[in-house]
Amino acid sequence: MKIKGKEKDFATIIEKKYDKSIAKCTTKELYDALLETVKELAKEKESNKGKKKLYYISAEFLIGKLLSNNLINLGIYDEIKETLEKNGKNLAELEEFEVEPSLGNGGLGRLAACFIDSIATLGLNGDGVGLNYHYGLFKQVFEKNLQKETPNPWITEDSWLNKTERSYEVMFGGFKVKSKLYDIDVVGYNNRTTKLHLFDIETVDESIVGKTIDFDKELIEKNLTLFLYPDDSDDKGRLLRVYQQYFMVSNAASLIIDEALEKGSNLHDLADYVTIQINDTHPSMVIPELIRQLQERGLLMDEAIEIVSKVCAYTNHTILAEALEKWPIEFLDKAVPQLMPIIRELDNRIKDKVKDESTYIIKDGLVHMAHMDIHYGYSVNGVAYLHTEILKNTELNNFYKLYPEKFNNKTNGITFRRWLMECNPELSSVITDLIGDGWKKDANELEKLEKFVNDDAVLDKILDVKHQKKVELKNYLKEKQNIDIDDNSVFDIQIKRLHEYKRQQMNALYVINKYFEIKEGKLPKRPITVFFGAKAAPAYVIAKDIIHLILCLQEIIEKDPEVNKYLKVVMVENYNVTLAEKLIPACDISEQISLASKEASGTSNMKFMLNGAVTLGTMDGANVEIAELVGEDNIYTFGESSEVVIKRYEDASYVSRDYYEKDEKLKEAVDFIVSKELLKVGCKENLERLYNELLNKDWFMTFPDFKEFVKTRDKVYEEYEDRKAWAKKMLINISKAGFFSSDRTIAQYNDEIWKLK
Ligand code: 26V
Repeated sequence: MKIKGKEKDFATIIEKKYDKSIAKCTTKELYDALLETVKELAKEKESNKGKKKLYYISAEFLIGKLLSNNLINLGIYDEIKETLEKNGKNLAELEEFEVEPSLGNGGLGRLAACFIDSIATLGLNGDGVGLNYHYGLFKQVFEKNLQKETPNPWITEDSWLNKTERSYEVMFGGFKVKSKLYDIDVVGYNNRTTKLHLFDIETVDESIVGKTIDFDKELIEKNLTLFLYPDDSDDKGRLLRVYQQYFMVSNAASLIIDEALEKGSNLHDLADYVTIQINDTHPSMVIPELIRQLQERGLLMDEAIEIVSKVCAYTNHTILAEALEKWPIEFLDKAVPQLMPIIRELDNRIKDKVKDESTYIIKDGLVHMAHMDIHYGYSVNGVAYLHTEILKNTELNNFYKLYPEKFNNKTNGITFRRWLMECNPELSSVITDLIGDGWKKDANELEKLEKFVNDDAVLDKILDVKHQKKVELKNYLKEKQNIDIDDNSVFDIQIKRLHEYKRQQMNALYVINKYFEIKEGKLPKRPITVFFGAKAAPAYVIAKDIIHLILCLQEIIEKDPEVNKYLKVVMVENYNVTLAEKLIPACDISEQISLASKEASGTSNMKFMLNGAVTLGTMDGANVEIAELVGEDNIYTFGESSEVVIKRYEDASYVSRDYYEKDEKLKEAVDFIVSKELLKVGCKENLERLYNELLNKDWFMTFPDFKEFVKTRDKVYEEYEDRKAWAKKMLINISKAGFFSSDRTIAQYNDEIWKLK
C-alpha cells in the first residue's frame, strides 16, 4: 500500500510503531495499528467535491463494523490478510476486537449506511448527518425465555470517530447546549471518501445509566445522546425524542449554511449549493429550522420558505399509520418554542390555499411531520415499486392529487462490498473466476452468470460454497452462543426487527405445525433448522410476547428426543449487522413473509438473494420486484395480494376467529400457545396475551395466509431435495441481484432528485 506517496508494508509499520514483529503483537496492538493506518489512508484519499452538496440526514446509520469494509474499499484487504497470516495472526480475530456501533434499529438505518458507501463510491458530493448515540440501540439478552434490554456501549478509545473542531449552540425552550461534531471517514470503492457527521454534546453523562436501560429522561443535558430511540411508551421518552431530533437538525442546518457560505453562497442562492434528503420524518424539523436560521441571517419569510422548498426532499419508509410521526403541539412548545410560530405559518399558508383538511400540518393539536415534508419538499419518494404505488393510490393519495409531480419511486438497494465481497469472499471469487471482476463496479454484469445455469461443475461449486458458509456459521454460533447446529439441515432464516406485520408469529405457528407432524410420524426428508434474529422495541408488548413464544418453542423442541433430530429452532441473541453477515451467506431459504402492503421494501430479501438463498415470500415490498426479475420458477410466493388486504382493512371485514374455527391445523397450532407443554417453560401472562391477541384481533392477518404458507413452505423443502434444480435457482437469484445494488439506487436519486454533477 502507498502512504504519502511511499510504498509501505504493514510489517514495517508495526516494527516502527512497537519495535517488534507482527507475530509478537497482541490483537489490540495490531488492531490499533491497522485502525491508525486505515484512518491515515482515508485522509489521503480525495474527498468528493462539487458546488452542490447533498446532506443525507438520518436519525440512524447502522454502519456495522468498519475494519474489513474499509480494507476492501481501500483495496488492501488481501494484502493485509496475507501479511497477518504469514505471521500466524488472522484478520478475523482483529475483527472480533472491534465493537459494532448500534446506531440503528433495522432496515432504515442500514439503508442509510449502504447509501453513504455508494455516495462515496460514485464520487458524489454528499455527506451523512446524524447523532452520536453513546449506547446506541439496546443490547438484547435472553433470560428465562424473555428479552431483556441492556446498554450497548461501543465508543472506545480506538473507535473510528474523529473529533472535530466544529461546535454549535443549540437553543431549547429555557436552556441551550453546545454541540461537538465527530466525523467518521467513509471510504468508497474508488479512491474517494465522504463523511458521516455525528453530532454529540459534551455534557452527556454515561454514569446516569446503570445495568438496565432506565435513566432519568428529564436530564436533557446529560441524556440527550445516550440512546437511540429511548423508550417512547411515555411522554417523557417521546419528548426526549423531540429534543434529539431538533438537536440533530439544528446542527445540520448550521453546518449546511456554514459550508455553503464557505463556498461563496450568498444564501439567496442556497439551492444551488445544497440539497437535503430527509430520511423518514425524524429529521423533518430541518424545514422550519432552516427557515428560522435563514431569517436570523436576514432573509424574509417568503424567500426563506421558497429556498427551503427547493432544497428539501423526503423519503417515506412506511405506510403504517401508527409509525408516521405526529408531535403534540405542547411538546414542540416546550422543547423548541422558536419553531412553533414558523410551523403555524407554514400550516396557515396551506390552509389558505388547500381545501382538503386531511393534508393540513396541524390537526387536532398534533403536528403531522410527513405533511410538512410533502408540502414543503420538492420530492417525495417511496422505497419500492409497490410501496410507491400504494402511497400514490391509497395512503398519500390526497397529497398525490395535489402534487403528482413530486412523487417518485426509488427502489432500495444494498452495498455489494459489504453484502457479498466482505461477508462471502468465497462466493465472490467463484463469481469472479466465471465472469471476471467487472461486476464489482457494475453489478448488472452478474447477469453473465446465467449462461452457466446448465453447467454442472459451476452448480456444484455454488452448492459447495453454500455448505462451507453453513459450516462457518455452525462453528461461529457454537463458539459465541453455544448453539449446536446440523450443517446438513436446511437453513431457513427470518432475521429482521420484530414486528407483527413482519409476521414472525406466523413462522412460529408453522414450527408448531411441523412439531405436531413429526410427533405424528410424518418426518421431513431432511432436518430443518429455523433461525430467527430479532429485537423487539422495549415497550412493544406483543412483539416481546412473540419472542417469548419462539424461545419457548426452541426449548421444548430441543428437549424432545422425538422431534429434535428433525427440527430445531435457533433464536440468535442480540441480532445485529455482524450476525447478519454470518447468517446471510449460510441461508438456504429467505423468509420474507410480511402481510402484503405492509413492508415498504425490505432489504434483507436483497442480501439473501445475492448470496444464493431462495425467497419464500408474500407479494410485498421489493419481493414483487425480485419475483419479476427471477421469474416464478426461482421464488416461492404465497398469500393474499395487497389489493385484497387493503380492501379487508377498508371494509373492516376480517374476523380472525372464523379462520380459527374452520381450519383444524391452524386451531391446533394456535391452541398450543397456551398448552400445558408451553406453560411449563413459559409465562402464562405473556402466552395468554399473545393467544388472545391472535384469536380476537390478528391485526396483521396471519390466519388467512396460514394454510397457503404451510403448503408452500412444505413444497420448498420438498424441492430443496433436487439439489441440482435448487442450485439453478440459486444461480438465477445471484445473477439477477444486480438491480439491487445501492449504487443503482443512488445513481437514480442523483439523476432524478439531487442532480449533483
Ligand atoms: C416504526 C415504528 C415505530 C412505532 C411503532 C410501529 C412502527 C412500525 C414501523 C416503523 C418503521 C419506520 C420506518 C422504517 O424503518 N422503515 C423500513 O425502512 C426500510 C428501508 O427503506 C424498508 O426496507 C423497510 O421495509 C421499512 O419497514
